[in-house]
Amino acid sequence: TASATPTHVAPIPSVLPDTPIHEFVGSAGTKTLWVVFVLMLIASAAFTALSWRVPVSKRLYHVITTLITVIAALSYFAMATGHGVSVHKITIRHQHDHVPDTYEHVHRQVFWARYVDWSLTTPLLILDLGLLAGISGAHIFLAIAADLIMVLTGLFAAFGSEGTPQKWGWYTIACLAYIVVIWHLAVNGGVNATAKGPKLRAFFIAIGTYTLVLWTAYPIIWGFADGSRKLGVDGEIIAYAVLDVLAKGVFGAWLLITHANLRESDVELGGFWANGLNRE
Ligand code: RET
Repeated sequence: TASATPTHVAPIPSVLPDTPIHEFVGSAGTKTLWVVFVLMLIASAAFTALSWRVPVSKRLYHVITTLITVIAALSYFAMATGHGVSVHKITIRHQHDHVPDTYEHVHRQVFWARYVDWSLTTPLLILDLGLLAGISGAHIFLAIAADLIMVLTGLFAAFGSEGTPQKWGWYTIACLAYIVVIWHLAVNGGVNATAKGPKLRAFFIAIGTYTLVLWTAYPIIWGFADGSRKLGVDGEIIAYAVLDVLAKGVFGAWLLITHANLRESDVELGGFWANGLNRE
């Protein structure tokens, strides 16, 4: 019949065992996802409450920062409920000296909702920092463009076939894009924040350095979780959870509280937010 296996074909050495290894989220991971979901909701409510003390024309940072935690809450809800996740088939090759190589299948959950979250929240975080330093629209736009390339090529890398040069190619492109982001924020941010006075400059350097350290940890975790697969699914969830709470929640609280204490003129928001699009 048509479905009969031809007998003259030698068995393919890469035939894999019927019982693939599953790397799925465990109870620690699920609990962590729910905890961060709740924390992001609380942060969103707190940031909204903080904005009530500020006139609407000065609420731009509040709106941006609240949006960041709202998006994070949605993404964590998606991950905790098991949506926003897909199963990625990984083939691991074991090389041996005198016998043919053996292969092993691993089915591992990849949380793509993270990349949706990052593609929306990291531009908003850049907007927060860019507006704070008074960076020009052109440089903020370029930083956001590079940031989107970083997140999307990171997504391609996460789903790329294991052990291929392309996978690490995407990762390399993402890292280069990340350097462009830092370049725009650090160089232009530094120059512009200095022009806005010593108090704002000191704050921008502090929150900028804090951001730089946290953001740089993301590609490192990615390298262990999605790259070399040394970090398991729960470990990955917990590591990103800590970073997300610091980079979104603590970052936002620090920004909004300092904003309230800075001299009015340092954080003045002219332009479209206060005046309308056609009245610069
Ligand atoms: C990836 C992998 C590819 C290489 C690089 C990455 C960088 C990710 C970053 C994420 C930041 C996320 C934040 C989230 C919410 O607060 C995509 C992991 C460079 C910098 C700040």
